Amino acid sequence: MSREEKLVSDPISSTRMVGRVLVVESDNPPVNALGHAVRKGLHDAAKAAESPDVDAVVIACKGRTFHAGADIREFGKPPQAPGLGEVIDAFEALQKPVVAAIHGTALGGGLEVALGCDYRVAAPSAKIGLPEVKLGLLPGAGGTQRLPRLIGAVAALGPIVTGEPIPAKKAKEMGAIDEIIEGDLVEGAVAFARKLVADKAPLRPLSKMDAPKTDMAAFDEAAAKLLRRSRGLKAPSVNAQAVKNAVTLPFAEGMKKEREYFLDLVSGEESKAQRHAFFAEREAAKVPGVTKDVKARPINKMAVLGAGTMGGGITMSFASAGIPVTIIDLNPEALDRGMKIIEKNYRATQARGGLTEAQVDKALANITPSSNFDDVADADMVIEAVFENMDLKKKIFKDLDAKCKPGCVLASNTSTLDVDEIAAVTSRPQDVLGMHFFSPANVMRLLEIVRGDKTAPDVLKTAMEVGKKGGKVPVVVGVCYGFVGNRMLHARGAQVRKLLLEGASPVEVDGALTKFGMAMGPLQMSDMAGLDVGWRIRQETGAKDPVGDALHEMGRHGQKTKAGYYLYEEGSRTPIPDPEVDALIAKVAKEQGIKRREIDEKEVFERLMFSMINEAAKILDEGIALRPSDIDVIYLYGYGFPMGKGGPMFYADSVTPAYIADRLNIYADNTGDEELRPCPYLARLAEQGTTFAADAAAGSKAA
Ligand code: T1G
Repeated sequence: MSREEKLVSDPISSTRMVGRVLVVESDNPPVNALGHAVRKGLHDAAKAAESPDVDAVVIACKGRTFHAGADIREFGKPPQAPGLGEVIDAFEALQKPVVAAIHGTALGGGLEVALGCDYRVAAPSAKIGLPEVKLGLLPGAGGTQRLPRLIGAVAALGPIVTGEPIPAKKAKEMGAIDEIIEGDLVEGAVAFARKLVADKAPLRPLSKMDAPKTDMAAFDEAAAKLLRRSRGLKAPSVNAQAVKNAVTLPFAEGMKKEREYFLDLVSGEESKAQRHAFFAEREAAKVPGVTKDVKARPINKMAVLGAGTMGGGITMSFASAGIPVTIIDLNPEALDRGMKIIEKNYRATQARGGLTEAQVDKALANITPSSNFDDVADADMVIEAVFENMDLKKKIFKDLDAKCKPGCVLASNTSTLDVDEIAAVTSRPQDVLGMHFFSPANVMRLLEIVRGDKTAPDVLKTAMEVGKKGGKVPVVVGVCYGFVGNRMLHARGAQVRKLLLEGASPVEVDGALTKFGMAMGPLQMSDMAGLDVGWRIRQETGAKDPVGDALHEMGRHGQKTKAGYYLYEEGSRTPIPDPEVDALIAKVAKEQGIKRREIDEKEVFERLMFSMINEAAKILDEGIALRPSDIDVIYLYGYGFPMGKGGPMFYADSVTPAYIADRLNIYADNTGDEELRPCPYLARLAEQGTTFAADAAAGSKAA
């Protein structure tokens, strides 16, 4: 067989001989997903590799990464042979060394292909992982059975149950990678394969090997610790059981169980919701007018105005990402306090193992405190994070307009205010937009990017790219009070206040949502944020909340005063119901002539959830959100919406807009509360018997 001869020519997978080593290379942009055509190409290559002219095989990929998994878009469709397991078995059965040459991210099915090889080599920057659990699945092509056999069950448990990737260097230490290849990866892999042949190195079919001896008590302890973070999702515990099977069952039985578990999970609602979330996050990055050829402005230096909770968290996000940040507060005491909190938070993360000491030191070295406003002069982006007051923000943006260099992106972290009004005080409204972070800003991943009327496309692109670099999930929203997330929360808040006065207790209000899977209920959230914060916002907006005002006047500001809607013991965040609050609510209801009644859990839950969905329908109708799935991303990443429910709009479609409209009409009729009436858009969807997603796909609300 001649050199460089194509043995199997396929637009996606090709093979060539380099000496007596068969090199198989797939080229299926963007991530070499193992779709049907790729699997067929690989399977044909495995057959071709049986030739006596072939001494060894290297499996590699072109483009930016080794196979990054099965093609998630194929799930739910009729399977097409060859299945991935069949492909992997074909390579594993070869009686000659097979080497995986990994670059980029070998994830899911991609790593499973590599585990079907005898050896694995990788570029220094490569990562490997089995992230299926993040899609509500488990590795379905032998990953749960082969990885424990390679590195041990306890070592395999973390990566499989959390889905977190392993950098190549660490993977080599764990024994998952045999060699790090500097320079040309395929060349290095061929040389590695040739040496295996020369040394008559043993073949290592993992399916024929037992896992290293496992201390089952240690395994169970490690599993229990990992599962404490599974937030009620099904897949993590199923993954842990599959790994346990790798050390308690023969390979064939373990594989049978893995298949059984996979089929159960892939058809379940949780995985459908989590796969929806995966694509929704990527759809959110597609913004009209911000096409691929729009270039982001380079952000080599950032300034953050305000050293409070938000300013400090924002500073940390970008300093950790390697961007030099000057944090500016004209009050030196506030600046000093802010810097101390930043250091304390970094060290706490380091103590938890989230960052190494070197990473913390590097991040801190990126932060320059200043009380001199002129230090904005050389920034490429300024993020204002001062108190939520329009006059103050206008004054600041006037000063920024005078001091910042041309082209500097001017962003406000406002959580509700009109970005166009702020932009209008500058001579450069095209450079102005909102970047709404969520507290704690160094932890929460959501970033609402508020597009002003005049915001330039490259400014939007810049904010989206730098937001992603800072570990955020950016979603572009329009200008209105509260944008998307908070506006929907305000609609829910109106129902919270009414339900309390009409007869529901704080425990019943919060319980209806925590039972659904929300991280915490609205009143627990108020106690955590501080009832004084809500009170100040009401002073600004004129919103009415007699119970909240009364609690504030009683000095009950929430967790910070160990009393708000609930009581809190010293050093505890556990809410304790307080009969004094129940009595206060009853008193206010009486003063307002409201006859209290028993309200069942279904009504409490539906009024809270469906009032948010009704507001979301208005937001879509007004074009404030580009698509329903953007609203899902906002709630999944910014408001603790349960990942297994896919977000408010995915959930709304699962119960149908028709059902939601019907229930809202019943509650509006029964309570006389017209705010509960379905908005025209929701009523139309109900009338047509369609869903938010289908209507957006039909283009009536899509971007
Ligand atoms: N299938 C289909 N499309 C995918 C995909 C996949 N596995 N991964 C990415 N894409 C698309 C994505 O939607 C986007 O499309 C484009 O590729 C770029 O992605 C049997 C069952 C690899 C780290 O979970 O983590 O294997 O928006 O924007 O930021 O056991 O993509 O351009 O049209 O994310 O550079 C397991 C999922 C699957 C990995 C790259 N694998 N992907 O990140 O680019 S299940 C995963 C990622 C499985 C087996 C099981 C990331 C990335 P579009 P991107 P990126």
